[in-house]
Amino acid sequence: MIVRRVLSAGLLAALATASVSACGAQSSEQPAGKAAAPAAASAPATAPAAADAAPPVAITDPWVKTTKKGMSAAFGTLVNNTDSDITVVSGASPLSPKIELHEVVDSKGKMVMRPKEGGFVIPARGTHQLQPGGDHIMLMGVTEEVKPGAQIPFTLTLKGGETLEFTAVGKDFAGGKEDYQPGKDMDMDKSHG
Ligand SMILES: [Cu+2]
Repeated sequence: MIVRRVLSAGLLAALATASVSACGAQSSEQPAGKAAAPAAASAPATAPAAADAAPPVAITDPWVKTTKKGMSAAFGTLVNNTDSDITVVSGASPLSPKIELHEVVDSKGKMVMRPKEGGFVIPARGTHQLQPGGDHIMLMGVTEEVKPGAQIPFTLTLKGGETLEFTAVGKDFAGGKEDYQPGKDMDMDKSHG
């Protein structure tokens, strides 16, 4: 029994060593060639996606509502691959200096948005939807036009300090009546008072 355990631990170590040395071999093949660098850099990023190495938290189909500038919002489906709840506490993007995590609530028959107390909770082994009319990543003060197909980097910070980085795609949104104009925000502030 002990022998088998030691053996399997040894195998794991050997596998880990193998992948590390493979990377080393790749970069040492062309020590002077800068052309080899991008390929070597992208290899580790794609490798963990395979098989059992699912990330603890992910987002599927992230997108940003197109806008000239000012306000917008980002959406997608947050996925929790762990056995514990995960809380998203803040967001950031180079697109907007100020970002809040918002929810939409019914206030006297009027839908208003406001910062979501405690952030977004993704249940263990579950998902949390960010969608128009519901929870969203609010961008206040978008600095440049977001066109359809734009690639916008985002970073979400989790309660434990870990981060989730992703790229959201610019998308026109025509459905529903929810809009993210300054006027709505004023209503939101009033509803707080
Ligand atoms: Cu909002």
